[in-house]
Amino acid sequence: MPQIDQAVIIDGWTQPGWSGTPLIELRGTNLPSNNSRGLRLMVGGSTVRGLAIGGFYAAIELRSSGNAIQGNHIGVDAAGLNSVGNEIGVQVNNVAGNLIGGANPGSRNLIAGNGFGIAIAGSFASGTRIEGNYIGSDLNGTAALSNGIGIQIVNAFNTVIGGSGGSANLISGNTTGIVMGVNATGNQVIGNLIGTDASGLNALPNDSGIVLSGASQNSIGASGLGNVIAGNFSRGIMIGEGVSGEPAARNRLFGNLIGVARDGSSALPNGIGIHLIGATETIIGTIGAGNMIAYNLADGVLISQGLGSSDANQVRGNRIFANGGLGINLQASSSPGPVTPNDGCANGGNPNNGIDYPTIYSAQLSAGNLVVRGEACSGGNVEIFLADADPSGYGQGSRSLGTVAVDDAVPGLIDPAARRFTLSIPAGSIILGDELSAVVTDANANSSEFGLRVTVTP
Ligand SMILES: [Ca+2]
Ligand SMILES: [Ca+2]
Repeated sequence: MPQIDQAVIIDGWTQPGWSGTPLIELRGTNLPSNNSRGLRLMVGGSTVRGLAIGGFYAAIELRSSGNAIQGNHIGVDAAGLNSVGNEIGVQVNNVAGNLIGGANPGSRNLIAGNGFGIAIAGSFASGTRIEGNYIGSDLNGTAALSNGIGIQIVNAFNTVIGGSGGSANLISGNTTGIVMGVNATGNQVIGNLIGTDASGLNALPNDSGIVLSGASQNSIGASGLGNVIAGNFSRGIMIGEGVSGEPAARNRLFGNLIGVARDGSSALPNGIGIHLIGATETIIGTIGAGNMIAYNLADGVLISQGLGSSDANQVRGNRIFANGGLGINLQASSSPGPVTPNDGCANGGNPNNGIDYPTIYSAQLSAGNLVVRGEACSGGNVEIFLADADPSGYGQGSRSLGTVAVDDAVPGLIDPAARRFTLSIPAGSIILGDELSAVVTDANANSSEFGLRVTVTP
């Protein structure tokens, strides 16, 4: 196809007989595969609607700004059920401000069967919006038509994937749903279904949902605009340094359902909920704006050492329960089992600086008041949870009850280097026999594993 050098509207919706699925197919199957483009938009402000485009190196290459790509089947035939893959479905080539999809259901692109569904790269590639698409599934959103990678962002900025209502994408059935690589910064993933079918209630797995590799300062979810990241075979979310040690720092996760279906209660496990490997300063929830991380087959949150450190990763304000491994697992090199024994509050070379979990001495309910006493690392802030039974005998935390600063004046009973804390709160719905657990986060934002469960007594 010739490249397009003026603003145009290519509108398959105007084809006689059109009733919602494309009638016009562009096929590049017989072209040399190394550089063929279905459509290359050199001048901004164009709209491409209602086409089925398959068999090219890139179905659509955007080399200009302000274009809208809507209602197409990209890598899929007109019927929306069989793949006619491209190497890249939509290539955003170093340009800003393009829209792929839209909040209106008619604007949905079906992007499936490609090597890369959407590939965004280049230091001028910013502000791409990806809304309302099915990426990796068939027309019905119930069966996989896998892309290798659903959406890849490398060296590009301020992409918004998803949004509220109809702007949510379905990103399921791919090898990896979303990959952010080196220098991908300021990108947001909000309100999407990742690893489920279109109902959000059944698994339509990616191998992994979201992988950040050497990418910093990106957001996955927001308060009230979380993603459903569930049903994925391997990791729901993996965040790690790049292959040459490029940092993965200051990424933020809020408001997501991880291992939980769209209804907010049904189990839809990932293998591991969240895996950090050589990531730093990650914020996995904060008090009042957490994630629900539950029912995953292995650990809810696993933090491993990478090539460099894996420190200052905060896990606070979340609901973490019914995971098959630990709720939070710091994967220490020397630890014989999943629970890392307390061995001092700072152990460099271990994830989150080897911070020890808190020890609760007692949890007493009296006259409608709950008093929790214990010890934890000096300078820390302890979050007390209603515990969820855990095969380890330690806890997970199904509901946050409150937080308390560690008192730096009084040495611990068990570890003299620790300091004591006392939380006193209205008991609310807590009753005798309930079990509590705790996590401490130090002044550098290193969060611990959950401590041993303790039963509430009179
Ligand atoms: Ca551990
Ligand atoms: Ca330690």
